[in-house]
Amino acid sequence: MVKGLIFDLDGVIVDTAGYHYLAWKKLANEIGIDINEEFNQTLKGISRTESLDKILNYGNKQNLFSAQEKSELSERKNNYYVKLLDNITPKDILPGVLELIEQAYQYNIPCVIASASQNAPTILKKLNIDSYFQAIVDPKSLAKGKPDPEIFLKAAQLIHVPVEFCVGFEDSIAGIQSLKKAGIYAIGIIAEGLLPEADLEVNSLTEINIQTLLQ
Ligand code: B16
Ligand code: MG
Repeated sequence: MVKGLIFDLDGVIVDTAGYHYLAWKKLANEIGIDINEEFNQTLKGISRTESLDKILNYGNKQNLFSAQEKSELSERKNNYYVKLLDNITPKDILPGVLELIEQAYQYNIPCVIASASQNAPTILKKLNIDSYFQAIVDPKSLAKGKPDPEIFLKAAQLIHVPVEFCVGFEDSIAGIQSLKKAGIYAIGIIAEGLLPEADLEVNSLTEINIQTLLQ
């Protein structure tokens, strides 16, 4: 019996990975590091701070910057990213999402966002679907990011639904691991790579509807 739906944002509701990539690539190039799309896959679902650390490691520059400089670099990347977000419109909502959240609304099943992105509220507004979500986990409130289960445990708490009655949607390996550790049924949306740890893999949310989830 499903009583709550938990959604990751990037890669599940909207595909912003390309914008994250462009913004990180610009920043990385400015400090003499080049990244490619394959490396970008490893940043999926990972927080901004951890992403910067991964990039610095990748470029062998992990010891070159102070904490203050790293925070300035992260902020600079975010400014590039936020500018790119100007391009986002409701047309960018991924297939099947709108139908699913509308059905959930009709069945009185609460929806909540569990994204590592601090830009989630802005993105949902730009997509014009913010009113469908009862809550958004604040990633700044977390001690640990995905693959730790904390973000999904918090999401379930925010909608007051025990984890065994929740279903979570994720597109990243870290996110699926996080859901499983939280004891939540995990549906993986596969784009580039498979998500073998998921309970169910789908190509898009068009393959999911509330009736199936209720069975
Ligand atoms: P921001 P998700 C994640 O979103 C992205 O997949 C990841 O690439 C990004 O670094 C992270 O959000 C933080 O985003 O810089 O906007 O705070 O997949 O957890 O919805
Ligand atoms: Mg994601």
